[in-house]
Amino acid sequence: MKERVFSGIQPTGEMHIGNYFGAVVNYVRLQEQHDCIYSIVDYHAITVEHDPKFLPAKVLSMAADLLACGIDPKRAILFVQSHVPEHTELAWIFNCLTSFGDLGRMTQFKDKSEQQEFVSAGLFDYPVLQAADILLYRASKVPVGEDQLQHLELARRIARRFNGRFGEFFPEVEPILSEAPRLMSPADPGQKMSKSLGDKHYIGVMEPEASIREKIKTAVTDVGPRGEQMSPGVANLFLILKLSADSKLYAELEQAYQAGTLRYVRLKEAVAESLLGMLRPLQARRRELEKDLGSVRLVLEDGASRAREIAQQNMKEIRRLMGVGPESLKA
Ligand code: AQP
Repeated sequence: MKERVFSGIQPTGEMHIGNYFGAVVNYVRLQEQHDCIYSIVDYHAITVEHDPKFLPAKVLSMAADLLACGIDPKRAILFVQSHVPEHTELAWIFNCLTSFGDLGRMTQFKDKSEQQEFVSAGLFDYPVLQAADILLYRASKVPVGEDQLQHLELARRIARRFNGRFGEFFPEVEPILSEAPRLMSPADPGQKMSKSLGDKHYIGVMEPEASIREKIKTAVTDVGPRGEQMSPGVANLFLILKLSADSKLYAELEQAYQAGTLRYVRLKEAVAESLLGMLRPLQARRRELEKDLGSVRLVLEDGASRAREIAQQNMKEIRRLMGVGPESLKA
């Protein structure tokens, strides 16, 4: 039997190259050989303030981005989290198997709650819903960026606790990291590339060329004199080059760097050219999908019905093991 893969992405705006190189490249690669389920996790997105007027368009846009990046609905299930209500049902059960102390140690909650005026219980509970997303499908492989490792460790603890108390049902969850598990912000390479830090801290996969060039041109390189070790900003540019350029160009520039003859203008030009060369076909596919959002809606509808089938079947067994639900009262 093929191993099952699950991952979720939030519809919180445009996809950036951190999301792409950190997780989405693996979504695409894994669908070749695994049974893959990918979700646009709108219930996660509402843990912070959101505007309901714009959320449906953001969901549709993220779905189109994923399809443009290479998700193939014939091979993988692509659906919207809130279209499968079993996610929140299992999250409640898992809430009862998660300690308050464990949740309080989650670093993402600490970081994100500092950015919010109103800190919702949903934000605190975010990793429990994430564990439910994955385990509802009994998935064992989860392609994610490094920032999600702590959450996956919690998902493993929840699964073990459930299995220990109610019977072996859930598999061990394992993260799958890419070559770029933590891409950094071009404007502040000490921080992870991220949307919530602001526009200059990320490069969008579908962003216009001129603005991508500008962000790379103004990316922070060395602060102060060059030290023994490559600075985080230069290392980040080299990483983007490695991911998007041919290996000859990468080796040539790396050698020049080691020899101390590399001008950062040259490095930045090479990064911009290679990255844009790689993104152009994705952007072209995305423009085509924009003209036919009806077909994107159909992909999501079909995905939800396939996901629901698996979710309903697993939920039935989970309720039975827990002693809840109408079936538990049948003689
Ligand atoms: N900088 C990154 N490097 C590598 N992987 C990353 N991911 C996110 N940022 C990086 C991975 O992308 C997947 C989808 O993430 P998400 O939907 O949780 O998006 P996000 O974390 O909300 O994206 P942002 O822009 O980073 O959001 P904020 O601003 O809220 O922090 C995940 O697998 C994630 O690990």
